[in-house]
Amino acid sequence: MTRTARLVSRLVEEAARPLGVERFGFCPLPALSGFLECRGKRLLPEAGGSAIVLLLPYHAGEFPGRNLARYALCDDYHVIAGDILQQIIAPLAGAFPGETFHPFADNSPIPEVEAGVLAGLGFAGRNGQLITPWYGSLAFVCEIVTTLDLPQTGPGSFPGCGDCRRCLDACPTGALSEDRLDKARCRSHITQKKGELTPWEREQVRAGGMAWGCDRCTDACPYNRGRPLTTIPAMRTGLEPVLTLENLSALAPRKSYGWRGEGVLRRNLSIINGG
Ligand code: B12
Ligand code: SF4
Ligand code: SF4
Repeated sequence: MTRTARLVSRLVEEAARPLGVERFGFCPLPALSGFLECRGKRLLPEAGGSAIVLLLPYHAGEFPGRNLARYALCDDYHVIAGDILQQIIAPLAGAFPGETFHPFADNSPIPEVEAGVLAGLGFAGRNGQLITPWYGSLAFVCEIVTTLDLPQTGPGSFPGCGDCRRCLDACPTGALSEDRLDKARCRSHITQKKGELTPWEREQVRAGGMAWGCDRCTDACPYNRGRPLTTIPAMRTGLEPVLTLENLSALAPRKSYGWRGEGVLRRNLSIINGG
């Protein structure tokens, strides 16, 4: 590791650990196969640069009867992660005044599963997610994109999926196949769709019983069994496992699903309730 990389590593570790963030790695941007088309793309360095890829574990416990995806139970993770990333950036910006550091939490042009693999944080599972040795896939992938050129810290050596196909078998719509996800068939995507749903899509929401998201391929994965609760205090508090027509207006402004608008959530709830 270069001196710069060692210093970055130390500063990130010192800032991240007290916040409950314990795992990170480096992925040079030119190593990625491409970037996602989104507004954040213009914030990437013109050439070179790196992503400091961080894992934010979100497993907050078991909640029988929940109708929201696991990742959506705590308060808006974009806000929680944004705050954590800013606190990690502060010492980096102080140590490297000529360089830029930009936080990305989900609304990111970085293909985060690939970045996590290249940073050595896990492998790409057949369920399309980054499976890590510490949290399974129950961790958000976030990054700090910098103009600094940092050495790639992966891929690591992981056992991978092997012969397992549990997520494919558990997917109720056939959205997952051997090498891709058919977004149009994914219930997680359907619960986010605006406007009128087709009869088939409505049936998926009804049968899934979820007001937001789908965890079937996540929960089927043996790597997600018996995972410890999140080390991030803000992801263990304010948990709301059940969305109803009554609590929707109070919850939407502080939850990650609120960005989609109350109409989509109301529609999903009314389908689940037999409407
Ligand atoms: C768009 C999006 C979705 C869409 C479409 C997903 C898709 N794969 O096409 C929808 C709404 C369906 C979705 C659903 C979910 N998502 Co999503 N999603 C994203 C987002 C914003 C972009 C993904 C993308 O388009 N990648 C780029 C394209 C080119 O890649 P791709 O062709 O899909 O292939 C990539 C991966 O799929 C993966 N991969 C590698 N090998 C294989 C093999 C197979 C069989 C598959 C399916 C994929 C796969 O590596 C590829 C390169 O990155 C990312 C955040 C980000 N910026 O990356 C989060 C992200 C992938 N999602 C996340 C989560 C948590 C979910 C859900 C579990 C949420 C839920 N409970 O409802 C589900 C899981 C569905 C699933 N099985 O993938 C997390 C995953 C965390 C992790 N540990 O990996 C991410 C990383 C967000 C984050 N910041 O943490 N998502
Ligand atoms: S989130 Fe649900 S519908 Fe989408 S791929 Fe996973 S199991 Fe299938
Ligand atoms: S359920 Fe099995 S095949 Fe699917 S991601 Fe987990 S280990 Fe891989």
